[in-house]
Amino acid sequence: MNGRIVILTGAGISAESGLGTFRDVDGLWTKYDLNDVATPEGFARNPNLVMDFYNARRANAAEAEPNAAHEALARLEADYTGEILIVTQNVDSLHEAAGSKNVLHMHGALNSALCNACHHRWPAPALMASDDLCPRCNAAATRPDVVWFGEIPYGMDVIGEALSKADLFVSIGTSGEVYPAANFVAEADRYGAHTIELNLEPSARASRFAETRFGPATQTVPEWVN
Ligand code: BJW
Repeated sequence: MNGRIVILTGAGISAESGLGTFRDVDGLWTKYDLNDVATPEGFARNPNLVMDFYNARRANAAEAEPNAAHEALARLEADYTGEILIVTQNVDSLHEAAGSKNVLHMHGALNSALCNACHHRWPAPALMASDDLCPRCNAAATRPDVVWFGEIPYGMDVIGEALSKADLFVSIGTSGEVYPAANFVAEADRYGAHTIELNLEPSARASRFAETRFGPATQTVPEWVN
């Protein structure tokens, strides 16, 4: 096969690398209120709390290694003669660490800083503070370069174009609770793509997929790729 494949990934693909998901029983949203740490309003109220949250996650992510699912996707991309775009909701760099090249981080990246004044982006230091100076405009208005609730995800034009041309859409390790990613299956289906969900258990969108396979990503993804 040499058609166009769009692969959406979520926190579940990195779970077996030791990075926590959000909505599972021991997920991040059981320990933190998302209104405090994942909204612009929460950041305005208490920037230190939000910076601590992301500094700790950056440190965890720096220790994590890609698993067999990330590696299988990188192998697929290297061997494939068609086009593959990985759209990840994850802010870790495990797809890149595994060797994937065509990766779009729609919810931003832990290893990037963003200036709230001029929107410049630069490599994040290990420990970020909101009064760090922007290297471009010198404002003390630094924030994590991640997409919070109420903000527009990165790359929506590229993603929309890719979904409209996709022959195959595969969703891996995402709960289907967060928009706009939760709508991608419907969009891809509308344009005629075959759709597959690989998840630990049925997601909120499972009934939308033409095909579903359930189990840990380190098993289902290599099995699907081979
Ligand atoms: C395994 C596994 C294993 C476990 N193997 N699988 C009302 C209705 C509709 C929409 C809205 C609404 N009110 C507000 C909205 C919009 C809002 C939204 O969706 N809210 C919902 C909560 C209802 N969305 C937004 O605000 C977004 N922006 C937006 O819509 O802008 C408008 C616009 C868009 C486009 C064009 C024009 C305008 C922004 C959303 C930002 C989300 N941000 C976060 C934080 C990012 C930074 C960070 O990482 O801290 O992104 S929240 C969090 O959720 C994070 C994730 O990327 C995202 C999705 O989570 P994910 O990856 O699915 O993880 P989980 O934990 O939910 O699921 C894990 C899954 O893995 C589970 O299914 C497990 O079973 C599975 N799993 N182990 C395989 N080993």
